[in-house]
Amino acid sequence: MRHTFKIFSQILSIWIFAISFLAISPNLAIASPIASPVKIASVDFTKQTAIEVKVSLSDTANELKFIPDRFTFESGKRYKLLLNNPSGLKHYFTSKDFADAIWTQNVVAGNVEVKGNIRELELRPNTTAAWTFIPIKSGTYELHCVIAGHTEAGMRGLITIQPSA
Ligand SMILES: [Cu+2]
Repeated sequence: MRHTFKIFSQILSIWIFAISFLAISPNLAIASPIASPVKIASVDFTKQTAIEVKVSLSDTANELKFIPDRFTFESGKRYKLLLNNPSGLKHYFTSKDFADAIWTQNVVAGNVEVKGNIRELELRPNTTAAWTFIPIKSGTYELHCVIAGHTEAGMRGLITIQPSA
C-alpha cells in the first residue's frame, strides 16, 4: 500500500511538472518543426514582367548583319525579343541550339499569336515579330541568317544564356 502510494505520488509530480512546464512555455508547441513547416516558395515564371530586348535584322542600307549581334540572357527570367526587319530583303533569325535551350511562351506577329516551340523566324521586308521566352539551359549559342551568302557576309551573332543568379 505504501509502495503504491509512492508510485502514485511520483506519477502525480511528473504530471504537475509537465503541466506547469507547458503553462510557462505556451509557445513551445508552436515552435516545434511540425507546427511550422518550411514554406516552399512557388514561382510562376510566366507571370514575371518580360524584359524587352530589341534586335534588327539588317537595316535600311541592307547591311548583312544583326544589330546588335551579341545577346546575354539569364536563365529563369522572362524575355520579349522584339525583332524588326527594316531592310528590303528577307532574313532569318536562326539559332536552333538556342531554341532548344529556352521555353517559348509565344511568338506574336501581326494579329497572329503562335504558341509552342519555335525553331527559327523568317522576317520579310518591313516586318516585326515579338518572341516571348524563358531561357532554361545556360550556354553560348550561334546565331545566323540561313539565306545563301548572308552568314558568310556577316549576318551572324552569339547568344549567351547565363545561369540564374
Ligand atoms: Cu539574311
